[in-house]
Amino acid sequence: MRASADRIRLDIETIAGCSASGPGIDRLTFTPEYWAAVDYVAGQMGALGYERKTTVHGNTRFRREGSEWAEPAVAVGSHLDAVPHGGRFDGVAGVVAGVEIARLLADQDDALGRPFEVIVFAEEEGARFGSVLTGSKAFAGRLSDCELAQLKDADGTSYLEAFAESSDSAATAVSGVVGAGDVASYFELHIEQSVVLETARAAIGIVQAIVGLRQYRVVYSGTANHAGATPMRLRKDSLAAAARAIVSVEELSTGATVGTVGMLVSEPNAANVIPGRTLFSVDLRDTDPLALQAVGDAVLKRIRDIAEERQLQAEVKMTAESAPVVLFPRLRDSLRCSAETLGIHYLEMPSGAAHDAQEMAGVTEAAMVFVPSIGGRSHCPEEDTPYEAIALGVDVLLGAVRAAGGPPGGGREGSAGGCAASTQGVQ
Ligand code: HGY
Ligand code: MN
Ligand code: MN
Repeated sequence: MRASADRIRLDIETIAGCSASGPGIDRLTFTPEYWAAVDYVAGQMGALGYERKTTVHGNTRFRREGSEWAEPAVAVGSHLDAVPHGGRFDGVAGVVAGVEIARLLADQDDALGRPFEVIVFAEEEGARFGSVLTGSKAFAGRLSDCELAQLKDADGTSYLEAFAESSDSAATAVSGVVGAGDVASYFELHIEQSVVLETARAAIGIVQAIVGLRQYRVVYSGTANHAGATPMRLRKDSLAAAARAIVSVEELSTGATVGTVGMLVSEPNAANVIPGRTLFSVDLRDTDPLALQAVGDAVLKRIRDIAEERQLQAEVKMTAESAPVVLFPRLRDSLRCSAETLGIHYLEMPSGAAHDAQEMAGVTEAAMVFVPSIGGRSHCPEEDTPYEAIALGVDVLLGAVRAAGGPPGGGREGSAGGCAASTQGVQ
């Protein structure tokens, strides 16, 4: 039984309809369009006999009715929130992969030995509350309710307030922190979001490691003044200072480290006023934690030196930090075995994007499958991936899920699907 590209297309295109303005997809966490997308997934899962549970941190979990929720499950998950004017596939492909696997398991009476679970993590993009991987961090016990309450959106509404105000399931939410035993293994299918698979003409990527990341918000405070009447030597121009800092982020991002300034807000943003206050973001990534640390330190030093040279105030706040992770060899073995059994050409590769899997790797064995991004584009309306490629990714994932789930009734690792996770331990 193979995954259906047509069912996957219908799922993704229906969820794409759950969007605010556009162009592209606008679906911020806990907005009506966000819950409409979750409700669509709940409808599909409900039809297969899956029960929906919402956690106190706003994540959504699906397990078959009658499942013992304390029993360690094999989980497939990702996210449904999007960056502003984002694409149809980022996160959605992974949630839909979970739905399609639930369909395929339902069609085969040899369900897994372990419960199967689909998880929708909230606020993976950080586009509303400013911190990436928020839901999965909370799920893995790395964010406290107090920290969540301090995450605010542009209107000053906190993450927990927005959740409580937007969802009547908040009142009946269940514990949000996964116990070490709740989830026995976690898999995530995701679009690659670059050109590696397309260039290598590989159908599938098996992810070896996910980059670590550090995100900051920097505010330079200078002196707002008249753009015409103020001599250059008397200025404290916060935007001119930020310009130099932004160039230094690019110059200091050397080797494999990548640095991005994606957000810039200059106040009062008027042509004839010297900007008194400028806010900008800094996003640094590397799979090597030492390199990430070294570049981070150099960038922060430069940001502070520029402020001192120009007699400005600099306020620097870290808004997200996730360590790089190596994904679990046992599960990667199963994915390799599954792809080889199906005769699917795969590539083993790192991930330059952050994913919920890296937070789940902190509490359970985790692994990822990539499917190609056409032209390598993502985080934009042009984001595109063939539905047939996603179906192939689901086929590979199913083999590893069945191996991790064990034989019916057995509840143990092992032979189902022929791709038993290899016996060697985690290297
Ligand atoms: O930032 C990321 O890598 C992810 O898209 N949240
Ligand atoms: Mn994503
Ligand atoms: Mn993304």
